[in-house]
Amino acid sequence: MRIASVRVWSRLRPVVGGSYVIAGSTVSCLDSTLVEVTTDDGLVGWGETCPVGPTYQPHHAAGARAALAELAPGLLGADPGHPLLLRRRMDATLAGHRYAKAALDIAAHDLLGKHHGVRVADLLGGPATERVPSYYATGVGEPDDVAAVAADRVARGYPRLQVKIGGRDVAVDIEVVRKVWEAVGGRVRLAVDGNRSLTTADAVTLSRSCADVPFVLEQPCDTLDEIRSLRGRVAHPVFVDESGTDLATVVGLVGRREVDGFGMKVTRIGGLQAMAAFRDVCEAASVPHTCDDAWGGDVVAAACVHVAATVSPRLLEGVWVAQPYIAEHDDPEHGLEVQDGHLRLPSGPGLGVVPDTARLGAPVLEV
Ligand code: 0XW
Ligand code: MG
Repeated sequence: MRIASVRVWSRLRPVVGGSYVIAGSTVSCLDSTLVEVTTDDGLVGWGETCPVGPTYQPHHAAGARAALAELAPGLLGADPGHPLLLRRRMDATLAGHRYAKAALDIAAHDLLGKHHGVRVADLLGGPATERVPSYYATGVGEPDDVAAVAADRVARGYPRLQVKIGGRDVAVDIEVVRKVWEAVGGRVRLAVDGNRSLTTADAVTLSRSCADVPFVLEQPCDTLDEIRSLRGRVAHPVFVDESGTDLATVVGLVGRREVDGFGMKVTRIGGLQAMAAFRDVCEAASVPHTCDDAWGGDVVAAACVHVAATVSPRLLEGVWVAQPYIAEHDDPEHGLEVQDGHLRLPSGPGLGVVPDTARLGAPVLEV
């Protein structure tokens, strides 16, 4: 099995409801990059990467496609059945840009699964479950509005909520946390996500003011130094999301016991091969984590669910997918849907989802 061609598309995804607000950015349409890898024996594998705008983390859609243009020619003739060797080949061509390499890594896993007639979850060690818990992320909003959304999503079966805060007076965020707790307290697990926006002083104030509310404080501040400085000063476990940029950073944080968990994104860490290594590092040290991405359609959602299904259930914090914000599936037949707050593992082979190329228009890159 050798890579014969790579095609890349840009797919614009308007946000259902108009916009999605996180601290520091409001997005209304996301630009997803879909990658199709074809082999000499006629198999087709799919990958995707979709930054949630250009300021959430140092990723952007045009950057992903520029990196793919750099990477794709060097992959022709390579065996996609060896994702580890593929990753080393990509690293020898271009430093960094893990979020772009991830699209090719996901496509390679899709191909390998199809080649062997098994699911990606089987390749990653085997699924512990056929149905994984999802979680819902509220946008940054007014306390009463966020509490109403929280109550609605808990009624719909979500076992976990992530409440977005930040970018304003911390007193409003404290009120948000309190009102959400009044609305759903005790019936759902909570994360409070600052998306890098709080000062350490505000993070300490928020945590101490809500010490009676059980939640995990996710990426409250911008840098790891700021986040490390919170230890011993806050009342809540602290999770790292945006700052968990690569496996080496994760290994250091886990080894030094500087975090209580991670919000992890499949594309940020470099794809499924890196995500499986991340999973194993976390399991070795009993560190809980999510399996998400920042945004994306059916391909990213399927990748997240396949790896999430292999995580020890006691450590899986949940799987966030963008599907509730996206009007149209890329795979109209097998596209993933959150039902009762959970996601079913696609039946495969490979990822088990195949974008309909008729919906994609002309590729922006063909190698
Ligand atoms: C809630 N998410 C998983 C989706 C958004 O892109 C942001 C992200 C997060 O946890 O930061
Ligand atoms: Mg987060």
